[in-house]
Amino acid sequence: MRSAQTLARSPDDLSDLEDEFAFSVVEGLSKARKTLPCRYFYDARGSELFEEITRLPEYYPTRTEAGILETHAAEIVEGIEERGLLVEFGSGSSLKTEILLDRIAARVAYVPIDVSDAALADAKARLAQRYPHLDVRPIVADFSDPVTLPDDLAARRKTGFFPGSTIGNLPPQDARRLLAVFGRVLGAGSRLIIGIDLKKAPRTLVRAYNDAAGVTAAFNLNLLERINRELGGTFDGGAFRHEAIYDPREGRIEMHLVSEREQEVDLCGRRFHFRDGESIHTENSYKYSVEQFRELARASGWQPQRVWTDVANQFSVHELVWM
Ligand code: AVJ
Repeated sequence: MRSAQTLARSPDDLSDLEDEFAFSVVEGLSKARKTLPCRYFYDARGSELFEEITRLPEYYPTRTEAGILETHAAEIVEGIEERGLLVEFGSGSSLKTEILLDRIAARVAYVPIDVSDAALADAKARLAQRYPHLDVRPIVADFSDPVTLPDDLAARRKTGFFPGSTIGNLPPQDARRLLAVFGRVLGAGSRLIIGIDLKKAPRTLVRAYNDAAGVTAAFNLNLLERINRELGGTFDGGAFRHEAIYDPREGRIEMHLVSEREQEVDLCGRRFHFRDGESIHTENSYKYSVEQFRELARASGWQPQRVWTDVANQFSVHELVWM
């Protein structure tokens, strides 16, 4: 006899899961190769841990990109004219944006786009202190949503800003589609300033995602704790270990959570089985050469213009134009 629980629902019937997080988790853990979407790393605890990651000695991207923006700020903002519009996709705390706004706050309006209402409110309050005359118009949305810009600002010359190598989380095909969405949101004649991490020695990459202090491990494992907290999951965090590997063929860092024994985990009225050594693939972080990224931009309809890198060639900031 089959148990009542099995009879109640077939394993791939997700119709009871109205919550987006619950749906994604059940869907990802039901696959032959288990996955969880990396966008769910960023609950309150996860965001704190990510902030901590950005300050780690091994995690070079954040400080390297900030250095590039500082060093070349005058050139980067050259294309932003009087009464321009700066649109940031996934703006979060808007901290890096200040490097640009310090030079252009008097001549632009700023549209930060982020899923977090709270982050936008915090950023707006801080920016109002620092730039009392800056017109800030937050939009609550996912950065991949084809948003409509405020009517009274729509005629302005626009510069998009997408720092942080966030686009590296997407496989190239999806990255191309996202760039095309940005093009359509911003419109003809617009520019995009976008940061992307560069290919480099695998051991440097692996260290950046497997730091000695274990902060990235805690960041990765927090996803299981979040599932326990929010979905009533029964994950034993101590029975999974963090793993970061570089796949040179795909040109990407992969993060995994590897089951250290055979075990069962219950959540949302389902039971998931883990073999000893079975992994949950939690994140991809694609790395590009400067030329590969320019080619990706071209394929999505953007025209690559100037590129800025640091002296060690670790990270790149690209200027693209949408025709
Ligand atoms: C925020 C997506 C750019 O891929 O480097 C950092 C996220 N994951 N350490 C990255 C991350 C593990 C980060 N991004």
